[in-house]
Amino acid sequence: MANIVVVGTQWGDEGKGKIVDMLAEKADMVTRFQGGNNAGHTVVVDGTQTITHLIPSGILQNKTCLIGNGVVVDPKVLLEEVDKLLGMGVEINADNLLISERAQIIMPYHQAMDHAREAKKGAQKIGTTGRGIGPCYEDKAARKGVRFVDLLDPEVFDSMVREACEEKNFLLTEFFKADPVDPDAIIAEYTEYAKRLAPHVVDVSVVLNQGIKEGKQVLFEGAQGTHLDIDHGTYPFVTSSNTVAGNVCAGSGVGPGQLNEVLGIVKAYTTRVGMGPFPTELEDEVGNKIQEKGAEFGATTGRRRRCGWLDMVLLEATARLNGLTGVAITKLDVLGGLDSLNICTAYECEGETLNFFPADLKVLAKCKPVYEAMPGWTEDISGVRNFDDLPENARNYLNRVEELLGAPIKIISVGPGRDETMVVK
Ligand code: 2SA
Ligand code: GDP
Ligand code: MG
Repeated sequence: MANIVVVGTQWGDEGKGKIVDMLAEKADMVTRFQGGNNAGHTVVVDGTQTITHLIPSGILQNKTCLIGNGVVVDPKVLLEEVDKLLGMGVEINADNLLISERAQIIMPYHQAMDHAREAKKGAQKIGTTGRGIGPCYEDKAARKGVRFVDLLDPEVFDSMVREACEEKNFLLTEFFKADPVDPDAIIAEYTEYAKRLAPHVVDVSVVLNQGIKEGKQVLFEGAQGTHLDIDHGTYPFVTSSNTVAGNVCAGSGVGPGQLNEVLGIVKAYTTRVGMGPFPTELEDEVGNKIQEKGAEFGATTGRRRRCGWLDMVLLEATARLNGLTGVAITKLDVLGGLDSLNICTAYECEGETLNFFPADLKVLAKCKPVYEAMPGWTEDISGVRNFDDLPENARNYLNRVEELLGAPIKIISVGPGRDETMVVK
């Protein structure tokens, strides 16, 4: 029995959704513990693509799906997602979709603030998804956020919304010169959401811990990636939650002793969507080729993802920050057809070699990647299901990555489909 944490090791979109869906077959419960509908997790089963934003990727395996207290939930998006999945014939009910009573709710004024702040920053913007994630976490930290337990109490909800709107409307109209929000409309709209979601609202910590006691196996599904972590990422170009494995405990209500494995999802190259530093970024034909072959577009916003070589300086930090016990390498098929592949093993900064990812963005801006070149392969590997059947150069690439990472490669993914996968350890 193992409770497994799945985290993104780079800047998100490593293929967490696909791997969680695959691992969910053997799990009983799948839990989100941070982030919100900024996430876009893609699962492809029998050629049909499903993208989830809030509901854990285990839903397609008919597992109990939990949304932990650390998640920020837009109830409108959640209900749209529920309806879409119901329409596809996926079973969703008050037994298999559970939401923490302590989870924070994204309100229309959070989205308005997100847009207004980005617009005011202009060229200096973060490049957020515009889903209101940052402002919602701000209110949580300022102790004025609305939780599900508050939404379900009409009197409390009414007064919280009116108080919040007074403050936000002042900021929106006076400071940002943006449109105000209407508290009456918000209360009416959210009261309807409350009616539909009420049966799903529970104490997720109690459910998880009872399940674990009974021997149930839990998967914890991370969103975004380690280098978008609010503390450890490329601040301020980060999201507003802790994305590292340690946040599973605070974000879902289980103790560290309940966790057995931390699986990092590593894309065979690197991508980033939004602004911020990216030392191995390829702003050339090779970058375009990877972007096109990998179909690298945001699964939430549709934005084109920036692409670059695999960065082991970045991944050293990831292995350390998460205590990775293993990794899954995804999108290896996308690298096929390139003559030569580069792996960044260190940064060179004004004559000095850096082996650790710097916090200072000015230093980072001066960093040049030090590359180790490896020969590529031309074969289409999407049909390969055994490690030994991969082309020699693909095996060499993986072996070198494993050696540099210091964590075993347990899964290799060679296509978006659930079955386009090899379990190697
Ligand atoms: P936010 O909206 O406040 O969390 O944005 C802050 C930064 O975090 C990045 N971010 C992401 N990066 C990669 N993937 C994400 N999910 C979507 C996807 C992204 C999309 O699956 O492709 O569709 O654009 C995600 N969510 C947040 C964001 O780009 C900012 O850099
Ligand atoms: P997540 O946010 O980490 O769940 O990743 P996304 O779903 O945002 O982005 C990953 C994209 O890559 C999706 O379109 C997946 O269908 C796709 N994908 C996942 N694994 C593979 C793979 O091994 N090969 C290819 N070609 N595509 C993959
Ligand atoms: Mg994604």
